[in-house]
This record gives sequence, structure tokens and C-alpha cells, in this order.
Amino acid sequence: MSVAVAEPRQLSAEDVDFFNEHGYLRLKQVFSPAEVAALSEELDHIIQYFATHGKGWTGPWRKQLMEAEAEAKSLLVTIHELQSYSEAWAHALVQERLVQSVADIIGPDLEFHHSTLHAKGPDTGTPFPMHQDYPFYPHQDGRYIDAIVHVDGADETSGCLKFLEGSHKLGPLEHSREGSPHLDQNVYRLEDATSVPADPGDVVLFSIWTIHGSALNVQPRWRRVVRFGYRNPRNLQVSGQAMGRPGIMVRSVRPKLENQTIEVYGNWGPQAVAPRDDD
Ligand SMILES: O=C(O)CCC(=O)C(=O)O
Repeated sequence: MSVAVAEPRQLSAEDVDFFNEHGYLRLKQVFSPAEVAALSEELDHIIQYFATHGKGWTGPWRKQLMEAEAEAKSLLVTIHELQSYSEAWAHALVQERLVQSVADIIGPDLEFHHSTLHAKGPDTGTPFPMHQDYPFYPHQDGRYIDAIVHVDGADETSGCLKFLEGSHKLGPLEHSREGSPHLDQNVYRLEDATSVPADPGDVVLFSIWTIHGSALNVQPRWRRVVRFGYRNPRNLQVSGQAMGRPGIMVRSVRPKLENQTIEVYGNWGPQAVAPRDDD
């Protein structure tokens, strides 16, 4: 018996081709102004009462990407799993258009993995060095997409996302562990990357293998974005953030995989290797 439900597709064939060729895709106005207003309001509450206020990622790259004065003042506010704090964010991660768009690329089955806030402070909001997201939560293959939900607009001066075109085709790369995982900034350069500005409500998708970064926010306002990570449930995690924690199935039902034990009560640990594909 097949349990996969046939869905109308959200993305066009051209959208999927663009993602597969470039390693990223911007989706315009996924969240309405009313939805963004609710997300923004509840995010402010989370930032005020629960989030970590700090200088952001560490490492020698900071001196390359920031002048000493900006480095000293730099501000990044972070927190994981916003759906544990807010109804608006719990709804956002299952939002129909978003989930179907991601499923059109790596589905049809889809599992939510994690969420993370990156709020760059005004004037000197911390940049991000060029990196893949792979070293933070390595998975067996490339069927993992990060979706950046823009609560605030982001452009060249407010630290928008920047991608190295087609870099996902390189597969997983060794990252420096001196500080936060990052690539050699002289080899993989922010200035060679394509800027992807976005408005509030837009979502930018990219592969766990796409090399990306972002510059300082020099605008006198916050730049708040939230990353949702989604994977094909057949793509098992190898190590890192949220290792072994079963995610929420947002499309279809969890496939029964050989040697995979689902521990929903938190007795989480490394998962056995499952068959690669077509199981
Ligand atoms: O928030 C940013 O500007 C960068 C985000 C990023 O690098 C990531 O989510 O992996």
C-alpha cells in the first residue's frame, strides 16, 4: 500500500532547475504582511526573554570581515527551536507554500529538523563567514534544505545572504574548526558571492552544501531572519546539532527504515546507517 499523498506542486520546473543549478532559490511573499506582523511580534518577545545576546560566531575570520571598532561592537542575537516559544513560529514551520516548495525539491516525504534565529543588531550586526551548513549537522546526503524566513528586509547594507553559485555541487567540504566552522575566506570569498536581497515575508532556500555568508549590517535597524532546516527522512543525520532527535513530519509519513530506531522520549543517540535511496 502506498501512503504518499499526491500533492499539487508548488514550484515550477524552472524553479527546481534553478535550485539544482545554482544551489539556492528565493521565494517571494511566502508569508503575508499579517503573518509577518505576528511572527515579528512574537519574535520580539522571544528575543527579550529567552535569546542569547552576543558577538556571534568566533574565529580568525572576524578580523578579515570587520574593522576592529565594528568587531568590538558587533551584535548577534540567537536562539534555537522558536516553535517551543511561540504559536506563530510553530505554525510557520508547517506553512503550506513553504513546506510544499521544499518538498518539491527534496521530497515528497519531508521532516522538519530545527529552527535557529539570527538577528543582526543595528549599525554593527555581525557578519557570517563563508561556510556550508553541513558541518553543523552533517547528514548522509544532500537531501537537506535550509529555508531562511525573512522577518525584516535584507539588502547589501543590512547583511543579506550571499551564495557562491553552484557551490553545492562540491559536496561536503572540510571546514576550519578554529572558532565556529568556516572555510578559508581567501579561497571562498564573500565578494565573489551573489547577493540575494529579500523583503519581509520572503524565504530563501539553499542546500546544506551551498557555500554562503553575509556581510555586516550597517543599517540603524535590526535584520532578523529565522532558519528552518528540512530533510528527506531517508537522509539520516551523522552527527552535530539535534543529532538523533526525531523531527516533525511535515509531508507524508515517516518511512520505516532498516536499523533506525525512533526515540521520541529523548533517549537520543547515533542512528544506524540506512539504505541510501529508493528504499
Ligand atoms: O543570517 C545570516 O546572515 C547567515 C545565515 C547563515 O549563514 C545560516 O543560516 O547558515
